[in-house]
Amino acid sequence: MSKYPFSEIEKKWQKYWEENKTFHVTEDPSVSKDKRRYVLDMFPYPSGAGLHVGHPEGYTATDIYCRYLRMNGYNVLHPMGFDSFGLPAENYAIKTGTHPYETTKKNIDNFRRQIKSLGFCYDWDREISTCDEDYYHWTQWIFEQLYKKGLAYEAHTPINWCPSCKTGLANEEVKEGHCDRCGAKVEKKNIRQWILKITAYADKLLEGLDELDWPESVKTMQRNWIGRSEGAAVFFQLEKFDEKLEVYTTRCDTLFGATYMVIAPEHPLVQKLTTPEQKAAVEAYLDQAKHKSDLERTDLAKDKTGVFSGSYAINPVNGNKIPIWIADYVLISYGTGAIMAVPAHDDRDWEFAKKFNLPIIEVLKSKVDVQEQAWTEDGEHVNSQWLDGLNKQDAIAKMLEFLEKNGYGHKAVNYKLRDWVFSRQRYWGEPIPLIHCPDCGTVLVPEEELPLTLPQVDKYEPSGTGESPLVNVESWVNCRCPKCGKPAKRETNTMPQWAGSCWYYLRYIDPNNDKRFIDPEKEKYWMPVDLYIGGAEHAVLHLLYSRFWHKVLYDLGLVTTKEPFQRLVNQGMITSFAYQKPNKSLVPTDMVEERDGKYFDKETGEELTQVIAKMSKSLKNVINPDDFIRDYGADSVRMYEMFMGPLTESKPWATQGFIGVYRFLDRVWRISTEKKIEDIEIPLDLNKSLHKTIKKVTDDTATLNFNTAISQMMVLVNEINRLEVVPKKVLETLALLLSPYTPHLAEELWSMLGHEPSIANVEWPKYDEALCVEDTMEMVVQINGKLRSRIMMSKSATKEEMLAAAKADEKTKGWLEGKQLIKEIAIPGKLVNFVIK
Ligand code: ANZ
Ligand code: ZN
Repeated sequence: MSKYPFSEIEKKWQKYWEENKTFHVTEDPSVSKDKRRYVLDMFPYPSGAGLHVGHPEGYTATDIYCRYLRMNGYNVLHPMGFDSFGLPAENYAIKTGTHPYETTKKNIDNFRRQIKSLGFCYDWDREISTCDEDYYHWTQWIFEQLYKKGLAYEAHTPINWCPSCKTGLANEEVKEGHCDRCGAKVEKKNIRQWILKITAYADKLLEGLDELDWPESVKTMQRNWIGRSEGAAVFFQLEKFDEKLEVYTTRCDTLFGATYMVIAPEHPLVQKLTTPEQKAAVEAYLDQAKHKSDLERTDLAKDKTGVFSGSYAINPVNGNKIPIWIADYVLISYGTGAIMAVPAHDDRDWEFAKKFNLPIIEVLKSKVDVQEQAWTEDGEHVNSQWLDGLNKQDAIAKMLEFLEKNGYGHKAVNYKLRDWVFSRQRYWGEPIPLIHCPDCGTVLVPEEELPLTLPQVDKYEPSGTGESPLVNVESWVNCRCPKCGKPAKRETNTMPQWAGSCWYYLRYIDPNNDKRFIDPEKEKYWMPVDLYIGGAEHAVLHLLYSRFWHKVLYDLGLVTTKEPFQRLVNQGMITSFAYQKPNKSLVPTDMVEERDGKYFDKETGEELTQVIAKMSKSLKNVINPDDFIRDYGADSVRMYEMFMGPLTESKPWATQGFIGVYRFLDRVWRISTEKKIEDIEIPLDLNKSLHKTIKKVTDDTATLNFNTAISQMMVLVNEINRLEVVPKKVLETLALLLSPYTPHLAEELWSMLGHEPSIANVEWPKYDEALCVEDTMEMVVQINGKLRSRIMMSKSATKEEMLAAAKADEKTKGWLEGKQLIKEIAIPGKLVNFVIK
């Protein structure tokens, strides 16, 4: 008995594919557009920890799909690369003094080795790395196009600042008030920033979603993030100044119920509106408001705080004088940073009015007493003069007409989306290609001088004062103005990690072009990406930013599709098991003992419950794919990860299940090496199973239902395993069906069966529909002509088989017991009838 020599086989075929450039792809003009596919993986950040089990999940899925497409005659672009700028390498540099490029290079080499050891069909000639000069040359070039289009601007606004990473952050990088990377509490800081005007694309980013074949959940997240809201701008005349206060409201129809106004503590009118009597109170309040995050400020559950400014405004619909308050539940970053408060019909306004004793006027007929709680549902308008009796829609229309006619306001649209804070005060990123000239202002680095490379520095530490370590490299910072030639200074901020991933899918198409970022003909050949697979954590960040850049490139005529990624699939998370004590605390896996399917704490002997948990170092339940590749082979890892369950669902790694898959491949190996294989005709039953399997694997592979395709192959292999002699054709077909899933084993079988490599270039097997028709029927059992039972049977069952099955049936047995059987009739494909006395 020969053991399944996965290690040998896998090395051999990986070497073959590499040497023969089996997966090299070109823009073959004879392949029509509908026979081309671009299948993309989210490229990894090459961390020091190496590949985790989540990587092979998505990568195997796209690999299977690509191999399947190739065998079906498609020209398939399937590239891989590395997202290699970013904080971990830089933080490591600060600790150890190692240049981030060195660390990154080492990590990339390790990642590449690991990825290659899984036998994926990437075209490695197209590998890219975002920290390479040849790559970021064009990231800088695209930034320059954005700048020239007026989509990049410098600002001194308060931005999210991570005190631990010592850098500004985009809104998208702040999760519930904390830094998405390090978890530190995010502060507001006023520093000079470069900002990208993503808001100019808010509508296009929204509209584009409708055409995409993406998970609804991701589309919804993007829609909510963009947060388009339709309402009105309303101008309130200030009582003591010849100036108006503008608010944004979605409910201008409730204007008769506006009993006070609120401006954010950062609002530009705060000083002007604060009366001398209120000055001390306002100052104290402003000081206190500074320290809260947006989340804390707007949390409904939090106690409302605020202070009266001392000033009043005039409600344009009734001339009432209403007080202007300063309160932090109004954010400066939304709308105009000022609101009209309608406490009867808004929860926050109601809380605030109650706390500060402000009037509450009902303007929508309410089913509650608005002095006791806000009524936030619809209702007929009341106390609203000429709006009384109208519903919401009609009242809004009528109010808008009134506001516009009198110059009190107009229709307005607002977005939650904020412009993208694009600069980082860090070292390890693309330098922003700008020069500050005392005479000419901000000037772009001329295109022919790109790439503007990162200089060497002595210290990688961010200054913490809001500047990057690049400020200390005088020879780099000091330059000449490209316009006037006078001494000038370079911009020292760098780009965020998202920059490189905004367009990498384009560079794969033409990775070595040193004249342009992409050749337009090649772009037309491949774009858009037909299938993009990756984790759901990028739902807003990467997927929103790259759509934005892509739309700008489209408007500049540099790409031909409006959207970059036509179809998106999120792989589910691979979790692990953890062991829980009765008190719910978790025990590290190495402290757990298994006995008869039960789990015990090695130390205390307590019985533990197995639960599903995220993999974590502290629980010692992290699965390292390298170990399993070494001990069982890459094909087993690939197939197990696809067999665990539906691709998009979260599922726990179970080593028992993994070994089951390994045994299955071992069985295939034994069948091929130990059984007699002959060029004989395939018996009908086996042929039916074979064709059913081809059909199922074809359909399921095309629709990414890999787990069920694998189950079907297992059924077929069990059938083959029962044979003495295996028809060669059956084994050949099995090898073809297996080849996208376990390509190494399949190549080996294929050559053992006497064929030239590579199986990857062989046509996908076809099935005969007639052989796939379901073979079962519902056989009727009659006793003296009366229906007594039904049994599922093969349609091709013989008379004898039918009668035997009927006699074995419990119900029928009951009828026959103690009777004399006079006659048995069987009509194949239909029924049996027993005549009894
Ligand atoms: C009066 C009103 C009456 C409002 C009512 C709501 C209900 P969306 O839908 O999210 O766009 N608002 C406006 N600017 C704000 C800011 N900077 N900070 C906090 N709240 C602000 O929400 C728009 C509504 O949120 C606006 O409509 C305004 O309150 C409030 F029965 O105006 B409304
Ligand atoms: Zn100049």
